[in-house]
Amino acid sequence: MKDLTINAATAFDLPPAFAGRHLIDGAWVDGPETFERVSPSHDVVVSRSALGGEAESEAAIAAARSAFDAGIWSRISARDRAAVLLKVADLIETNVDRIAVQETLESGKPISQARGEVGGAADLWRYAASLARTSHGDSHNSLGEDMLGVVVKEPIGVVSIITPWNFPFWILSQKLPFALAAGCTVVVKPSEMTPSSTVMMGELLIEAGLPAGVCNIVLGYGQPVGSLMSTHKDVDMVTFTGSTAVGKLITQAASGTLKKVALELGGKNPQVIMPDADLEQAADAVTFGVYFNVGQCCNSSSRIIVHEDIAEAFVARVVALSRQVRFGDPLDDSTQVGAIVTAEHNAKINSYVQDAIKAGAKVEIGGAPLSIDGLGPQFYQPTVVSNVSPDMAIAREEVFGPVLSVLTFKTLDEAITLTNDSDYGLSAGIWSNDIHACLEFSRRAHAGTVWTNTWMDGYPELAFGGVKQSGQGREIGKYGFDEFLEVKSLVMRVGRDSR
Ligand code: TXE
Repeated sequence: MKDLTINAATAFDLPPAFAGRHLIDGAWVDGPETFERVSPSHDVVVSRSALGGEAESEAAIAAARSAFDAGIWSRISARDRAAVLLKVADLIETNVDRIAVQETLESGKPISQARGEVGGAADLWRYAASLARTSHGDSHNSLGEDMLGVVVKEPIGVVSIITPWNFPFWILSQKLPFALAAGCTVVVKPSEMTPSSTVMMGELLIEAGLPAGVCNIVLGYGQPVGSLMSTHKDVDMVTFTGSTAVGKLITQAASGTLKKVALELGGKNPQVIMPDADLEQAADAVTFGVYFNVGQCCNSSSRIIVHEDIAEAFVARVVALSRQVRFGDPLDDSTQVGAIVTAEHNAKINSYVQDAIKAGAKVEIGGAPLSIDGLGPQFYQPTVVSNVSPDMAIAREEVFGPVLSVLTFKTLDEAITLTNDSDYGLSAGIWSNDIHACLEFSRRAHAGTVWTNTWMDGYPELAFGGVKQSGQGREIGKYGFDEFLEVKSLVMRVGRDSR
């Protein structure tokens, strides 16, 4: 433990507990029950939110349906929709601190990362606004005498958005502005653990002039709120980010009405370190990739596959960097690893590590929960585990904590086999100066994103999503925007002889 760099509790004036309410048809609505969120890092109640049930969900879906059918958003010009989205982007930027502090208190993530998440989301709103104005279908005027074919894109309709607790504001912004840019109306359900930043987003939407009923927010649990949002006949599409288990439940629930389902689920993302890699850069990226957001990140690089000739030297570098990582009070600007979202999740992370030790793995640093003076017990030490074999749970399942598993390989073929030996396929990476090896890996890796000599670089222009049990559909970019559109063919006999 003396190995680690700990930021103990710092004296901050915490804001009063945030009071979250549902947003239904432009009105803020209470109850019927209340959910108190206790900060995982500061052990005080940081929000008291309305907890909705069937009545609130039904009312929100009805509001979204009638707003869509009335055309108050879906049929206005893309220019007018884009103007609202651009205003939201500006408002996000002027509210970064308030939202980031609340998000840190509810999730336990470091404040510097919460600021990056909230401030960075403004760019997603701006990019979605640009897509609203540039999207178009196509026309066919060579179909035969007097025939004209036009393919148009139309909003899919009412969209349910269900989000998790790890990046509540960012993940909402990967979905909501793109759905709104397309002309859809929405019902949003944030995680019960981190509802406040979504409510704050609702406030910004109203201030930006979004018409009532276009975006509705219901706070509550997966059952009954998320479940109803997945089954309801008046919902045309559900987009979900969360666990693979719940993604499967949502797919089943949605099948009754054959509504479209887009899923962004878990990952067990490998970074392959080739013997010719720039080890310093790779070690930096690996350390960032595994500890960012306290490891509670679908893109966490929790699986390192390193060439056996350099494994010892590489692990030594990562351990040295892990020792320097500042972990502790998430409200301290210099903190890099904060608290774990719940006590149960902390126990689950530890059980993966302890089971791996029993199966023969070696803890190079960390390996246990930690209580920090003045803060409490909900921390997990930055941890590196070597001697991991591909069949261990720690190498196959999403640990979702600051825990790195190290596996080794001899040949590129073996590294690719290990990469693809997973139920998941969200992202993968390779570090090498051999362009042929990088390209071969990029082509053969089963993943929605492959990084070369970098990790977790993302751009609104690109597509994000996974293959296999990491999900279906894409978010952000042109491809993510298209998910919210239906394609319709207009076939017209038009001409003098057809009158
Ligand atoms: O997620 P859930 P949890 C993974 C990660 C983590 C595990 C569990 O491995 O340890 O999932 O996290 C709503 N119908 N990820 O339990 O339960 C729920 O209220 C409709 C990876 O928090 O999937 C919340 O709003 N909705 C992931 C959302 O689903 C339901 C991010 C996510 O909760 C529902 C988070 C139901 N039946 C966790 N049940 C990533 N891809 O980054 C629950 N929900």
